[in-house]
Amino acid sequence: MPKSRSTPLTDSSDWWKNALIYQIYPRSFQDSNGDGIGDIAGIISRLDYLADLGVDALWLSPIYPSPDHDFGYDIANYTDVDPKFGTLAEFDQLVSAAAERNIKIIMDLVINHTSDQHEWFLKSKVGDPEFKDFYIWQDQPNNWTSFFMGSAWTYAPERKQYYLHLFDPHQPDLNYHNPKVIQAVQQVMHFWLDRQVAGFRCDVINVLYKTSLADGKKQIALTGIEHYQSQPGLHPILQEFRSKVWEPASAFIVGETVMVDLKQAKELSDSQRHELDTIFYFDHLEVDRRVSRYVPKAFSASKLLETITKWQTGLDYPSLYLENHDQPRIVSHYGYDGPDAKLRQRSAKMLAVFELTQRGIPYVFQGQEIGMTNYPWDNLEQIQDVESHNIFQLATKKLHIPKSLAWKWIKIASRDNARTPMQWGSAAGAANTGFTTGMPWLPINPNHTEINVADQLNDPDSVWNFYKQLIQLRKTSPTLQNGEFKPVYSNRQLMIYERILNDERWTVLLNFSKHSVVPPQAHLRGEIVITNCNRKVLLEPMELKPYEALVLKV
Ligand code: TEU
Ligand code: CA
Repeated sequence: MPKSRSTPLTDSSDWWKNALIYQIYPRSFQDSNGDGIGDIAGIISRLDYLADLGVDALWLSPIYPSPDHDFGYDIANYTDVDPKFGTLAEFDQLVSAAAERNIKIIMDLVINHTSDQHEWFLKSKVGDPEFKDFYIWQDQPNNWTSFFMGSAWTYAPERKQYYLHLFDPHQPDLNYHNPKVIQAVQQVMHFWLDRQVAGFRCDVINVLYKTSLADGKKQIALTGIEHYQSQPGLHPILQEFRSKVWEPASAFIVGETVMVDLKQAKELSDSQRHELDTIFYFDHLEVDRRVSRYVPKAFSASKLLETITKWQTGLDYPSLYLENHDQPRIVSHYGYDGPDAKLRQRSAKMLAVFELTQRGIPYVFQGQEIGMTNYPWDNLEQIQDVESHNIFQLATKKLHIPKSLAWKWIKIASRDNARTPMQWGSAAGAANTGFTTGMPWLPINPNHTEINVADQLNDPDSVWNFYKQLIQLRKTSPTLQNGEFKPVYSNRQLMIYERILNDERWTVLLNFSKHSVVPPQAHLRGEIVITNCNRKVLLEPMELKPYEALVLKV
């Protein structure tokens, strides 16, 4: 195959370059024992479903022992499985049962911080000489603020010092100036690679290295960030991880990189730099947000096209995602989740086209493939996520924003929107949409009777079948996989881009609004390869229906 301009050629050890990765939030995927919490046995029972969809790898949000202040992102032991999820033996079974279906397992590696219940921290807190400098201790706090609001420092009376936590006080930050920490973390990675995992999704990897602990420039959120975000000292650490641990195991590494810009992203993930394989950026999900992803403003398809074009043309292997466990559901965000079910489904399919026709590595978050929507929350008490509660406090107490307005923001952006249980459904009308026989840990969306896997598997026109077909199409189309990305036209509602490989040209037209729009007719050329409106022919002149997606090939 001739080399394309934008995506380097792949070989078999680079399986991830054309893979479809499915993210599982284990707590909410499938419960097997009636305790209301999803588990490993539940995941195993759904492997055929995932294979059928066309999934190549599963990224599991954390399954390690955790007191769950941040639902698994506060890890108390890196080398075990939390009993609520199962056992190491069951984990091994999952790896082999998945392998039988050609599905790989990617672990979530949270190494910026541990739980305050981790043995390392318990020992550090009492000054054990071996662990004393595993964390970041100071006699006096500086002015840094945490991602979860408030001071980033908490006093530990045992040690009579303050420790740094960029997230919750239950998540103390590890000290990457200490070579013993770097060693210990490498042991953790070996432990899982030895169990045949295929790679890691590295949580907030670009904030590990704190250059200094000086006071930061005062800001509403994240005072101090200039001292730790994407610092020069991070690169040697990643290069060491790569050469000593990742490369020898052919591990695939995706880094979650917060507040990252293109230059930083390239420095972390350009192929020839031998650090990360790819990164997660955020700004494509924030074109209708200001200051924080909680504060809404008007959407613009032009702004969105401009944002993705930066990553599409700038990175070797962009990571493509529209949902994860920290984001609201995309149908409720850039799509339509109102009373018109047909329109809702069409918008879910349009968003599928948007994600799966870009170049890079696509990720589908559980439930995205059936077009799950945000939960109709009534009040803050229903929400468990620590971030939602903290944001509400900050907004109402410190910034004096009216409670009703702050609640409106939380309701649409809360991380719990993505975390409600997977809507399996069942012809037999199983209790709790087949997620659990017990009491689900978060409420099940009442729309599970309308949006569920069981119904969609049987409906050739469903969102699920549309995802499945698109995933297949992507696997068999070199142009979709490797073709150059070229933005062509956009306005507030509409975007058009092309994917070009040799003499093949695909044109993608997407209407992001609930109104019809008229595209420049010059771009309506070629044969219809994808339609979410059962369109058979191109008319002239032609308008795109609300949330229509159309892909043409010449
Ligand atoms: O999230 C990183 C992060 O920066 C979060 O602030 C995230 O962007 C925000 O919650 C969105 O509103 C990672 C994990 O994905 C998240 O679940 C964890 O809570 C966080 O790190 C701490 O480990
Ligand atoms: Ca369970």
